[in-house]
Amino acid sequence: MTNRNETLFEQAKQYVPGGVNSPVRAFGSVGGVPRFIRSAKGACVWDEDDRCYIDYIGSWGPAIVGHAHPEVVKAVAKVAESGLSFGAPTAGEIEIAQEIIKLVPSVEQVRLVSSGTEATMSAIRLARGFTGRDLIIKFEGCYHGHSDSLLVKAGSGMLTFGTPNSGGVPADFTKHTLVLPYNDNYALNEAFREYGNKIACVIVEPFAGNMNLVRPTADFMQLMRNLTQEYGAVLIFDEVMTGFRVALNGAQSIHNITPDLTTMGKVIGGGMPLAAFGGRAEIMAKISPLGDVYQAGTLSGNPVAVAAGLKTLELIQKDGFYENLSQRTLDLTQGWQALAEKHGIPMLADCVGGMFGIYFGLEKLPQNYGDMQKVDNDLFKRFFHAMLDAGVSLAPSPFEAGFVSAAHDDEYIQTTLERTDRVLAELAMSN
Ligand code: KE4
Repeated sequence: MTNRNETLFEQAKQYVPGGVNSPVRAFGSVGGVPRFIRSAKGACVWDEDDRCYIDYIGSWGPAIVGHAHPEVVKAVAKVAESGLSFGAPTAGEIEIAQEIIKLVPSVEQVRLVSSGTEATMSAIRLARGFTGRDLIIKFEGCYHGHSDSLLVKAGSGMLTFGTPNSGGVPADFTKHTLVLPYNDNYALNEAFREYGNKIACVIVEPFAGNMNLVRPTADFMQLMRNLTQEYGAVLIFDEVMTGFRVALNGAQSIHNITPDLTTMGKVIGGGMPLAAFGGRAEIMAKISPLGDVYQAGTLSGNPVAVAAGLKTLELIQKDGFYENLSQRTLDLTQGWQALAEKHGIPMLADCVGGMFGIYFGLEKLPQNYGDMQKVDNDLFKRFFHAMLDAGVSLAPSPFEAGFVSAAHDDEYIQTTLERTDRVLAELAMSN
């Protein structure tokens, strides 16, 4: 029986590569037909067959106050009536810059862009321009958007430079990128011992979310800060996903570490195309038109996106917002853990603030990309589709984190757990 999602997917593939405008949406890791979303409200989304799902993708993080929040929609509509984009400075850009600087104390100056990829690409160029050095360090399993020097897999040896992990990226573009294992203090020490004064920056997800949720150890993060300080390298926290998600003041407030630059996105646009990079004023002073590091964007600081971001940043500062969000996310993951034990399904769950991970077939929480390679992808796939059929929408990949919003109240969490109970019971019988 074809349904409208299937019809639309076949139609989309005629015009759009893979039928999607971002690869993960094509359900490549889980198979089946992606749901074409017609509308969303609060904790729920509706597909083109009018089926309702409790949504834990949340547009991959931006929908933290819930979908189509009336105050956000109203703010966007109001500003849109005065024009969509001017290509000139606006007062709103000052306001949101002030809010970001207030909420992220390590940020003294900030530049707005339109995507997380732009933010990280620009931050790396800025670090190279500020230090006059070429080498960058990233970590296996961390994703920082799709700019060339970051589409790289680890070199053959621990301290050999990366090779492209995407078509169309010349080897030359990744030869300055060193890819180290996440949470590996020895590798980090060795890299700085070997290349210290040539390293422009280290870029890290301060809680990894792109190999599923993987926590860094405290001494790994502190070592990174100490070594970058000692060798004059720029420490970039890529908080595109963790910013305003794991805590109001981001992962850096949990680790109590001050990075030199921070990249942000997702939540700060509230679902509209808005991202940013910012940090120490002396580094930001190198960005054009002040300095010689070029960076630009037609829609940077777009007034409509800024309106959505400003209202979202206002709503997340309301009393109790993060206490409630963190508690509900903990209730969900602890409930999942208990149900997995009840049904004898090898599933672990973890969470930080409003972000969670679920892992099939592991005996303990993952520490790095290598651990994540041991997950039971087939069991995840079966769980994913059974949950989708039960009306719960999870990220369509075992390597993605999930997201809770303020609209996921106790009732939604309980309903999710009741549906999960039935799904795991069926999985247990078929296992
Ligand atoms: P965008 O260019 O997609 O706005 O941001 C890139 C990016 C940068 N840094 C981090 C830590 C990120 O998580 C992302 C993007 N995250 C993915 C989710 N895994 C976006 C979803 C997608 O690619 O469609």
